[in-house]
Amino acid sequence: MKIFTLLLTSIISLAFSVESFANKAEDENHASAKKLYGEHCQSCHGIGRLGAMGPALFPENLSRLRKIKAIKVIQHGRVATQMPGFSEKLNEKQINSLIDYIYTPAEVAPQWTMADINNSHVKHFDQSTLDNKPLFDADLMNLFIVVELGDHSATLLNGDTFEPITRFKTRFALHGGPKYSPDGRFVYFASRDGWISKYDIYNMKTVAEIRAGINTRNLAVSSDGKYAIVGNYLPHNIVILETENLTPIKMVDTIDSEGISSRVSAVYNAPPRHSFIVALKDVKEVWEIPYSDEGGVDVSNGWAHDYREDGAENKHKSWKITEKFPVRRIRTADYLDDFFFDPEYINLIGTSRDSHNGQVINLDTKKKVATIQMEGMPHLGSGITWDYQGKTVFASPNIKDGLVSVIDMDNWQVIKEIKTEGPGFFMRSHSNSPYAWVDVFFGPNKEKVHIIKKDTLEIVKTLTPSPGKTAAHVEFTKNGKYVLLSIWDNDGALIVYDANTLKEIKRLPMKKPSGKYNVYNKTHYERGTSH
Ligand code: DHE
Repeated sequence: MKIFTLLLTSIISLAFSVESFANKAEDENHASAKKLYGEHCQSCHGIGRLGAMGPALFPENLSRLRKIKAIKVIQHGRVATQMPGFSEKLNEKQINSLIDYIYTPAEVAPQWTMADINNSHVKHFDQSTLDNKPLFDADLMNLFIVVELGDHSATLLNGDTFEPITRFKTRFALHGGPKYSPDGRFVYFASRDGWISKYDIYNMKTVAEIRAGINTRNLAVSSDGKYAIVGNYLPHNIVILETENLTPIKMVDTIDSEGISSRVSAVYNAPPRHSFIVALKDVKEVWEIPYSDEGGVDVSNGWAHDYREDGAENKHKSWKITEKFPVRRIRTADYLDDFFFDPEYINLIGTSRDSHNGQVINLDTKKKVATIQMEGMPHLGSGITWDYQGKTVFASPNIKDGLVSVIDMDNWQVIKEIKTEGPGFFMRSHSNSPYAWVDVFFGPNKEKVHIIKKDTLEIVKTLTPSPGKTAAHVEFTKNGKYVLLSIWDNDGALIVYDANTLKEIKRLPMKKPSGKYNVYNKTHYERGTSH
């Protein structure tokens, strides 16, 4: 018995020492991975993996990325993002330890509660004390906001004279288009680290700011100008703010009908529907959230009469207000990462990063109505529409292959794939312009921009405005007569072209100008631009 007890004690103590050895090795690996993270990843992905320029890195946010694929991303970078490859800097063991690290849950789960949001609220000015008239003289509908990523600033530009009116600091790493109030007086910015800022263009002042999330995708503003919605990667939720002071009024965790939590891909305003659309990244669901004060949706009725029972014109008649900002769930056949809406906001066209084919989903019937065969990775978010041979076509650049897909919106068939000199990110036109512009954002030809004739679907000119530097993202003036293009470099520029002769007429030095946003085109949902 004594011998047995002795043997048992030895086995137990051996097991403990093996375990403690393993634990110690694990701790050491974790510590060295943490150090590697600090050296190579933190500047983009944020302290504590909370996300900054790059997304937050926790298992909850990586559920769609298998470890084997994540290894490839660290080795070779990620298409269509700023993520570079590290295969020359890090060996296999180091990459594996980083993978283990980012797939380990946070020691303390990151939270950003309504109380945190409220505590972050900064009201710089009481709006009632600010003048209702602009402090400068310009066509208020032909102003541009140009975001300069190089030093986290924005320029307010006169769209007639192309003279800067003012330049101001923004939050770190803005992403997505800033959104205007319907009258164009205010502009709302979202930064990747969750800050929402309200800027008064007339008074050239930031009025209020609030941190609505830890890692944010983008924001949208309702057509009545009263509400803004913010979509977050971390936490998994959306936050609705009233736009007067940016006071938060509702937070909804993005959990699907089966209880699975998801990051938000993006949020959009759908003007004819008086609702926000919420695209979810990790579950096969899209949400619609009506915001109209005149009517809500009778959710208790199980959406029985939904939107269009009474026809499009008087669809509001049957609405009752039973809940503010109710969530209407639309199941999708696949994950959706990138989106485009038809001009009436009846159909949503979506693609997933992995499947490439587009799904067309009717938002009224909640049914998939078509599949679009598309090669590579179309960047639908940058798609535009125009009239071509008596029909409406939709065109999208492609962030993996050098092509622009042109799709007939009546039958959802691809009618042409226009070959370009490399994958593109942004595409633009204007109703008054015969041309559509598309950049070559990636690869050796990133300095080039193609100009496509809308009535022949042929590239008629290719510009190289600044050899060696990325040329990207154009926006037209209100009347479509001029085009503004970014030289996406710290020593960059904003170039103004005559939209008909395609000749350069002005070049303003800027620090990595990214997007530029014309007040009229954005507030009037001009079909040649993004919304
Ligand atoms: Fe964007 C808009 C998603 C990477 C610059 N980008 C958008 C929108 C979405 C989106 C959903 C539309 C929201 C809106 O405007 O409200 N972007 C994504 C990605 O998923 C992706 C590929 C990976 C990521 O890092 O999030 C991505 N985007 C980038 C970049 O690397 C870019 C080039 C540089 C940057 O700012 O980080 C970039 N995205 C932009 C810009 C817009 C944008 C300038 C607004 C375009 C517009 O004209 O409306």
